[in-house]
Amino acid sequence: MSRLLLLLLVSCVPPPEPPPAPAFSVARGFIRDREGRALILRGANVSGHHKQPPYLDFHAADDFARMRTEWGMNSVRFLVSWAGLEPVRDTYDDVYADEVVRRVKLATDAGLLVFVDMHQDLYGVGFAGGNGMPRWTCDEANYANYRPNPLWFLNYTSAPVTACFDAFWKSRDLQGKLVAAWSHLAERLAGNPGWIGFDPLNEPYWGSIPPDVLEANRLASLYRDIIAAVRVHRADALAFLEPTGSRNLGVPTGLPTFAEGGIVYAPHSYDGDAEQGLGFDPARRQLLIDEVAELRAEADARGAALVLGEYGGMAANPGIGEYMDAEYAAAGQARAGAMYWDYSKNDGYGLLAADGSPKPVLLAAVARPYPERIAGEPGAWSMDGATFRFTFTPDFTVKAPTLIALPAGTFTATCETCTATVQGGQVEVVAAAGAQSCSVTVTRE
Ligand code: IDC
Repeated sequence: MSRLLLLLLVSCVPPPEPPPAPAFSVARGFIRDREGRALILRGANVSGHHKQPPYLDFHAADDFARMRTEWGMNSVRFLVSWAGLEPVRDTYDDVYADEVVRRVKLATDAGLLVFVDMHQDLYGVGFAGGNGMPRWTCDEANYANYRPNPLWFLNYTSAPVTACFDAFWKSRDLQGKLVAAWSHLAERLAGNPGWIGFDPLNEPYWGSIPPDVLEANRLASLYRDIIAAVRVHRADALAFLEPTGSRNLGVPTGLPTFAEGGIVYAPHSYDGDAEQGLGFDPARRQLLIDEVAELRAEADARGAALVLGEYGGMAANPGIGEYMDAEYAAAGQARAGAMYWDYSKNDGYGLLAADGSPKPVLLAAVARPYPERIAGEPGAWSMDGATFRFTFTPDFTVKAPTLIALPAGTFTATCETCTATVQGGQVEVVAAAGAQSCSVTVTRE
């Protein structure tokens, strides 16, 4: 071939297409959508009943539609169980995996974004009241020696539970099995664009290792392995990383900064007294707000977004309305996403009573307006009686509008240095040319 012909041929080849922008990424403290808007996730955990066989709950398409249209939520933290996925070593239950994929699709078809949580409490199914890790992952003698305490989380300190975690953190082989299970699931979820990320392990327990040491070393390297394994299937899947459960006790995290990017710091927010069944003392409101402010600082220090992967309380306990209102305020001040624990039917935390009707006291606190997509830098938001307020600094390079999500109801909106239009279950906000800061007020009629 002559050199001239070769030159001609080469110059005819079109330049390679730039890769598409990731659907979601993390920048300047927030998840960002493709248009560059900050995305705030508000939703619920689906559900606590996924912990036990058959590892699924009652949810059907209309439940997800209700979350989106009646409650104004935009997301789900979907619980999966490693014990359900790999009941026998190296053997996946693909009937279960396929059903997870189908249900995640029901949620995303309803307009919700989903991240999947590999849940565990008290190590695994070998312990009465435990869930998550398959039975085969720990020595049977530990299960046989277990004597449970009625306050479930105190059982973390029991010797057999600690022994199983110690063995897990020592074994690269076992950790590799969890990584492989994640890869197996991610491969199946990857075709669904509404599946946005993964929470590698719920409230990891530190066993005999100091929590910050575990976080800085073994937990961080497990997270890195899971991030790499999942992103083979979906390069822009967001990693919702949890500190150890010691964060719930007020211990600062030792998690490092992850160079991989796309990191959402996803700790939980609970009041310690309320979790012990003592109800919520409204005098502890500021304490809760301050705690969540610390979580925001930890996220910022690591270049991560912030989503509270769990918050919630028992509807029948004293102060529940004040407690959930404090959680809303805390998330608003920290500009954090927040996922209610949980969307199930029961007499405890569930958003629904056993007969399937929503619990009014929980709904009143959970189904509220919030800024869902922000064309600029979100400021704080708050709810005072029927009035929601939100301020942001507009970024005029972002062309898509700011959206405030609304639950069902009648709302009016006003805006300073912007226009606000209530339509289709949301408020669309457009900043006036040259505005430095926009303040939106939305009132429930
Ligand atoms: C709780 C359930 C409760 C169950 C217990 C143990 O509400 O019915 O007995 O788990 O399986 C968490 C955990 C989450 C807890 C939740 C509420 O991640 O699994 O659910 N919580 O206690 N951490 C702090 C609180």
